[in-house]
Amino acid sequence: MSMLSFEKRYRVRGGTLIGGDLFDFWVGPFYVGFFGVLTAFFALLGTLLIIWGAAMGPTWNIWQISINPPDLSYGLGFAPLAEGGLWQLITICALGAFISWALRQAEIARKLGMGLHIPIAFSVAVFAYFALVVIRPVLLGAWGHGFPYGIMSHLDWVSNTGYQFLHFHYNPAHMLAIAFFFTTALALSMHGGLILSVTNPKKGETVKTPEYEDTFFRDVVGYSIGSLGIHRLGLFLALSAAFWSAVCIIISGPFWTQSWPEWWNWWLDLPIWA
Ligand code: UQ2
Repeated sequence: MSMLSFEKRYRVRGGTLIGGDLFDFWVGPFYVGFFGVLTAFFALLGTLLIIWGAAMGPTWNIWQISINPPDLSYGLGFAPLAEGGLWQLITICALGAFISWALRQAEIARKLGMGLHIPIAFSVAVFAYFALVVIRPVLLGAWGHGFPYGIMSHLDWVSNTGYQFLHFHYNPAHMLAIAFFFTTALALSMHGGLILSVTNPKKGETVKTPEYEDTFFRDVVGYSIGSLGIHRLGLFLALSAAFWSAVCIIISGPFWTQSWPEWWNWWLDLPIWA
């Protein structure tokens, strides 16, 4: 109810990044916008291309369907549709849809007079995908270094790529990424648990104030990061996880070709042991 009167006040023209009033309207609950149309276009086209690729065979088994990148021999050139060209077009559609979606978030945030935190956060996830299918293949000189679009096939790719470096867990950037993923889960579980524990009281009891939240953590660990601070920490941890994931795969191949355990020889090679 209050939502409806609020929406009436904010649903006004303006704040668009491109095209002025063109597409500056809503359909039901959805803002359309130029980038909404663009996202729908790329998402639909990309999905149809995936279905086309699946129809070319050899299987309709959902687990086994795979749209593969071109052979390494095609380098950074275009490949025929049936030999990786579809993968190239689908990659363009995916990036087109992801980037349009980020700009759609930016337009809506601007209309609402909010910060751009959400589009920036989403862009870091898009960057991680971009690192896998564009940055690393370009640095290695062939689109064939991208990962295949299939449920099992992409898992095989991750496994094979990991074993190519003997033991991927010795990749220092991979270590950082995992540490940030785990800490993100720890922080979100603590935050979700804390908020539910104070705002979801039993019948007849009242919601607790933020002092209770602070006091709980001061009593337990001697420190409370605060109700704004926990969200800053959460955003930092989650963005760091995606960022170091991108770094860990970009350096694997383009900047380090030996096994990852061998990277740690820098420690044994320090002149201080001589
Ligand atoms: C907190 C706080 C919140 C929280 C949480 C904490 C009132 C509602 C979860 C506790 C977080 C701390 C002590 C930082 C932990 C550090 C890492 C690296 C996980 O204090 O303020 O707000 O939700």
